[in-house]
Amino acid sequence: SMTWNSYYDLDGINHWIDDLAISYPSIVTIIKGGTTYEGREIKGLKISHGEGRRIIFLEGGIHSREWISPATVNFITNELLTSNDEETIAAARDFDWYIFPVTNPDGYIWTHTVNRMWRKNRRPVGNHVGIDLNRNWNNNWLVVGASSNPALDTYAGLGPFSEPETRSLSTFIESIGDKIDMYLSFHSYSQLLMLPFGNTTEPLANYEDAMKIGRRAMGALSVRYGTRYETGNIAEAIYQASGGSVDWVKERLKVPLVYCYELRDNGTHGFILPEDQILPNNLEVMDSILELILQARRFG
Ligand code: 0X9
Ligand code: ZN
Repeated sequence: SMTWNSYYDLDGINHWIDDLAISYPSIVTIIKGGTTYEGREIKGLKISHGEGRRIIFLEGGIHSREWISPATVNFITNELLTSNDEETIAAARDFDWYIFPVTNPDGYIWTHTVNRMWRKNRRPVGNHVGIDLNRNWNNNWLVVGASSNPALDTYAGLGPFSEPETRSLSTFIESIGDKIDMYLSFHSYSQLLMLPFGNTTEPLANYEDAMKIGRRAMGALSVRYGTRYETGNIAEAIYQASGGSVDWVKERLKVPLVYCYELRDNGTHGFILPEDQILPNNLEVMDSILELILQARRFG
């Protein structure tokens, strides 16, 4: 089983997923979200206690240097499978969970082997390498906060869904799109809970409810250690940026609740979050996930 005092590399995470499928054969199914530029599998798992449930979707590691993101997604997964807490058991039982801890596997390996600060995928373009997979989705592609310069970290790619990772993953998401109740994307850092959209501060259809639910979830997050998260629309909470996954999921699939976490910290360590913060981060985020579900049930 996984421990929470160190970060796992891609092999470590993938083997752990394989072990879960062996340990929980009637509940866990391995799923393939797509394929990377270098030909790797975007490996995930589905947790299901039966037919006909609505879906909660977890997307981790689209930016490879944000190591706390896969660690958080893995912890949530582990809780759903092993916790004795009643609320957690209900959350696991009442939804189908589609979980992808590492949606940018090529980049993740690169951060473990060559460059800890790598963000993009690993496709070469001219003399440069890498497309920002959170600028490559087919929603307001290259409109704002994204670059057409392959030398930059926010390079949006050759066109919308030009990358195998976003193209295959979006096809997978679309295939289950009408059943998704909640989609959560995990990034770091800044301690924010963001709502679509990234290109405009104009409120989305259920803005008021989504804000209320988000704020309550961040209230729950703060109880354990006093960690403060701000809640708001992407464009006002962080900066304008288009072509991100959550915008496409919200606009194209009309998923009721779509949030993007920017996890710990506030910049002291930034992307290199010390390993002794993995567990406290995971515990407080899990508190917020349970509150999100509670509120989502209430707002129906
Ligand atoms: O710039 C990003 O992609 C995210 N911040 S990060 O520091 N993790 O890179 C913010 C994503 C906001 N979401 C969308 N623009 N959809
Ligand atoms: Zn990110």
